[in-house]
Amino acid sequence: MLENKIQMINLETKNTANAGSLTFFESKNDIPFEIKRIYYIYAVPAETVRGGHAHKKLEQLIICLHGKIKVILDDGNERKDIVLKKPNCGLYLSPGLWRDIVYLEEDSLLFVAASEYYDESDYIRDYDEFLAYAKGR
Ligand code: T46
Repeated sequence: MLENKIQMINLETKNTANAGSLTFFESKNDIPFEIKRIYYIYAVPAETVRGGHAHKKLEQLIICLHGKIKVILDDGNERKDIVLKKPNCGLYLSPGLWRDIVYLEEDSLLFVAASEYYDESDYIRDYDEFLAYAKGR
């Protein structure tokens, strides 16, 4: 089930009266993997769709630090849409999920912690190839 391949993680947050909030997470303690890479995506025009791929091995925690982002997930059997808009809420994605990401608002900022270094051979960027991969798992 797709539900078993994702997890919404409420990240620990310290609120200071009249001085804002601080959110943090630690490898293995708060998220289920060791972080090897951080990247972020910004300056995307509203309604732009990015993604359009799956990963074979990569685990990720994705956080919308600003704005609003819709993540459309597909495990080859089911689809699920998740809207991210809170900087203290992380979406954990296990491998084998096709994702399309819609940047709903101007200036949305997507922050990602990833379990592996960048490796293009980990990507499946063809949907039919993904369906065949998902069936064979
Ligand atoms: C994902 C979603 C949420 C690098 O050289 N190093 C990197 O660490 C990354 C992430 C990308 N790249 C290169 C690969 C492409 O030539 O940057 C270019 C744009 O990447 P891409 O088209 O894959 O970007 P998105 O926004 O479609 O997807 C990205 C991540 O690649 C992907 O893992 O889950 O964000």
